[in-house]
Amino acid sequence: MVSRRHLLELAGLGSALGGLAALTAGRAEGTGELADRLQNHAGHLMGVVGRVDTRHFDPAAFLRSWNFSLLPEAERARWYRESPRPGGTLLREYDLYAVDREIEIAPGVFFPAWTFAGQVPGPTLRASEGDRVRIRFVNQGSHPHTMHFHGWHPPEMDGSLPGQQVMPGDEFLYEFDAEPFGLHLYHCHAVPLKRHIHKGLYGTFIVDPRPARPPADEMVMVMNGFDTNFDGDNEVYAVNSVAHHHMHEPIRVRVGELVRIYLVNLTEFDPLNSFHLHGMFFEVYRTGTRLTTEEVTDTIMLCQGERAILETRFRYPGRYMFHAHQSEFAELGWMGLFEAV
Ligand SMILES: [Cu+2]
Repeated sequence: MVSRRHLLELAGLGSALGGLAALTAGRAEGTGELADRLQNHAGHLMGVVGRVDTRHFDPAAFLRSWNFSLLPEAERARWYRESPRPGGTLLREYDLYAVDREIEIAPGVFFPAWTFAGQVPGPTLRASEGDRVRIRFVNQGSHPHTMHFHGWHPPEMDGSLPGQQVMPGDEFLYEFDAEPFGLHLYHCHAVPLKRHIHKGLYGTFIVDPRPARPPADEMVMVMNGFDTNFDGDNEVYAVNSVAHHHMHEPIRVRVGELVRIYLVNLTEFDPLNSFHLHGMFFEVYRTGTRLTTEEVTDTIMLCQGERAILETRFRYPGRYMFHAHQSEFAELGWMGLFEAV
């Protein structure tokens, strides 16, 4: 049996560690103790060698975009439209499709994903409390899929009950009012469920309160994992799919500015995932369904499907590490940096 650690080293993740270990073993032949010490020291060099091609999916851009805001206006209108309704709310219309697509999750490591709109996580959808959400979902994939939203909605919009699977080539119109305000998610609910979610059919659904939360530098972090050899264990972990991406490209934030992180756990197979931020503390709004909180911490643990809004302000300029406090997840890709300026 190949362990997931071994597989990852073969794949090049952790190769900074593996490469140096091989080098030191060669140089220090016959001096086992020295080699051991060097190898242990090399453990500080976590990360990956090489870069993932971000032309199709850029985690840095995904971080701060919702309702297809990345796209030029004309192209955006193809996937997202909003129109006013009586009473001051909006009708928000989306076109989403499921499609099979291979994605790169670490340099040279490709995963045969099932995706919403060709990306993992799927596009972040965002509405305000009381808006009407209408989604035309077209299944262009090779398996039956659905869209199952967390939030209030009638059973016929649940996308999980018998007869609600959308067959390849078919489509379905999901429609409901956006409530309650909070940080929610959507995912495929076809069976086997863990496989359909794990393959990449999930995304974030934010419902803003009215009036909205105070202005902030906002970002969406979806904690996810990838079982690259389909043994029921994840080999690669990340926020927003690309292992160690923000180790190379730190997330830029401003000292003193309110930072709001929409943190969602869509990791399969491992019951828990977590977020830990160095040198700081943050306020936690679990599920985002309240505007006040008394929870202040530097580490938050979320079960599968759980999510929380985190708020903080960086006090000092410089680099701050953030990662899963399951150390193995961190080493397998779930680690990044903020750069406060
Ligand atoms: Cu599915």
